[in-house]
Amino acid sequence: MKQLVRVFVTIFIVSFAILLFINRLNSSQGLSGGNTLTVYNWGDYIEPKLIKKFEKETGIKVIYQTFDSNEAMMTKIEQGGTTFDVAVPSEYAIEKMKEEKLLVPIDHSKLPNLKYINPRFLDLAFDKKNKYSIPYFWGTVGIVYNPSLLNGKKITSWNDLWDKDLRNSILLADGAREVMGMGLNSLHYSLNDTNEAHLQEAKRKLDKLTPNVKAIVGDEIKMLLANEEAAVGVVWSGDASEIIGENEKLDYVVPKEGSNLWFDNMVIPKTAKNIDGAHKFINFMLDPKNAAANADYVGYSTPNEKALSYLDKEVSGDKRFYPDLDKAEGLEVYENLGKRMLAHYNELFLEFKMHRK
Ligand code: SPD
Repeated sequence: MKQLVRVFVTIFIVSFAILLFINRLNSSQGLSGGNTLTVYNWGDYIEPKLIKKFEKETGIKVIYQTFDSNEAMMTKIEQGGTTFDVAVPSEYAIEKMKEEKLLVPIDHSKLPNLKYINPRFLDLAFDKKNKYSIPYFWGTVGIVYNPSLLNGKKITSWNDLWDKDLRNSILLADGAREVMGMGLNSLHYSLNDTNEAHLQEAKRKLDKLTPNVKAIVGDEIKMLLANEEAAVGVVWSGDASEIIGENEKLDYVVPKEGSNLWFDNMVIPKTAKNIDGAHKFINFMLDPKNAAANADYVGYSTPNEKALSYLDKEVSGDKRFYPDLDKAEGLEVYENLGKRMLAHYNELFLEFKMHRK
């Protein structure tokens, strides 16, 4: 009898351990379902208190994972084996994911808060009628610089970055399209250029920038620039807004040759396990007070018109971060250039990175 009890207890303990292990494995791989929701977002791109608030309001447990580039995010979703319920790609990545049938259509009837989005950010070319994506943040790519480290010099153009006086002074955001785009725009070519001669010319020009590049970095770029460890940074506007919030000596400019206008939207990837929960999360993030708290915390520009009324006027009225898009000239949205061309941009960017070492 004692032996039988021992066998039962052992079976119980082993089964419990296996269940615990599977549960942990699922969480770490973004495998959700039931009462959990896996959100896959850029690093430093949400007010953490909102996750807690969502969990409390809905009883849904959020598993939160981050990525640092559209390319890394797409590769992970394409490979499968994960079930992210909500992800936040940029426009060209959304176009590519749609083409590859990686997205679930969004049910607008479950998003009563969609009415708060400024129509300017809806029905854009990369996702007509917002069939697959809902606005999260938007912005530009530009140069943040510290005049006090540049003898009062102002920066107004991409070509200013090649100035010999900027040796070892520039930090670059770690993005293939951003860095290649800087090379292309400095030569007055389009950010969506696919002409091989132009791409090689842009790469050669970037190689000449190498002596001025101190590092190519991720989210730590904000801390480094705010702490004056470098005089210049090529960044997304939201990061510039946060940096300037920390150190008012710095300024942000969209270079005169032109630059990128980008949109990051929420999507539901095809492998989602909690589609209803995903709609609840998207609607929650569209709530004006939540959207304002999010914008206030991360520093990026919100497309939520009603949320703007909860933000400090100094922030919502700052034309560097809320430019008038109908008047803005020279801004170009990245297009999906196709699998091969996007891979080619990545290769050239990696070669540029190697060239630096
Ligand atoms: N740390 C958050 C970064 C989000 C940047 N998204 C901008 C993408 C532009 N293609």
